[in-house]
Amino acid sequence: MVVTDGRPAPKEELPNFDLSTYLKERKVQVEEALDLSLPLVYPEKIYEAMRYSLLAGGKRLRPILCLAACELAGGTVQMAIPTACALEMIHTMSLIHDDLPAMDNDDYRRGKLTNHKVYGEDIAILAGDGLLAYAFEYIAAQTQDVPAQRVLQVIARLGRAVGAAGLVGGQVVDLESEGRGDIKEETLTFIHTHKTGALLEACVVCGGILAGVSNSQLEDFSSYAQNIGLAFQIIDDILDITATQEELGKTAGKDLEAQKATYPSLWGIETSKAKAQQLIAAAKEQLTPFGEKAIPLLAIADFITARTH
Ligand code: GRG
Repeated sequence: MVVTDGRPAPKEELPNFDLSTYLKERKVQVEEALDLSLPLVYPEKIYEAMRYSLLAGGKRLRPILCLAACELAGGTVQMAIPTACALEMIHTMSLIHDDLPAMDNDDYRRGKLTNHKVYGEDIAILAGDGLLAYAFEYIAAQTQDVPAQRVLQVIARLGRAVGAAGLVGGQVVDLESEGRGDIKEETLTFIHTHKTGALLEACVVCGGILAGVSNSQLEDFSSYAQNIGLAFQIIDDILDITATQEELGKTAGKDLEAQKATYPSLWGIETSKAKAQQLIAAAKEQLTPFGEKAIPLLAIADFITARTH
């Protein structure tokens, strides 16, 4: 048993678990599934544009979270892989649209030229739309060995997470806040819990739903994910200041340039780091009832604050 006095034991006491190997293996598994999910067919132009961004790398954190949550809840990778792929399709489409000139206007993403820089704005918009629609089709058509009621629940949760109640709503408030010096912590938290947190929460919750977790366990999954989601964004804000373009795979220092309110701009870097640590501790606390089975999700929580890109 690794959990002592309500807190997960330090890393050296987590036997036989190497996060870096785990993440590498899962990334390979997810990337193989993504490659197979989207064949290049007529009209090739749009499939090429969709594949360009979908297969451009990235940490694959969202699908990995979904698979880990499903396994923690007693399910299998097989049950969750279509949803895991769909989550990455949705994340990718949000990056394509976020990078457009009408939004963040970025030239680089994941170390490559952004979708609109390669295919033009018209095709980039359509590639995003295509990925979004296909994500839902893919879950509905490809999920196997899971009761239909659970699949329906996943589709509903995911729809809510990406629409105006989630990512889209967060992005709108983010756009409205740009260039304003009077953004309050409450607004910033709204932006991040919606723009970034909603999809991360959906990853963990959908993994749990597919495996058939109880409602109270689903609450624990949701709290874990909300906490890591906010910590993830705080670290993202810090990295925008401290990391290089090579490390990030995208232009660094964009927030400052766009006069965006960020956690470091409100609290300073050191306090922001401390807040992220507190959120990670709170996230891990939620998984205490699951004991050793939660080791991958506990380690992923730590990875969120330790990451450099
Ligand atoms: C979802 C319908 C719909 C529209 C999109 C543009 C938009 C609305 C929302 C913006 C969402 C966005 C870009 C949020 C930022 C999330 C974030 C922190 C991205 C970076 O995630 P990483 O670090 O990236 O996991 P990799 O490349 O590793 O996958």
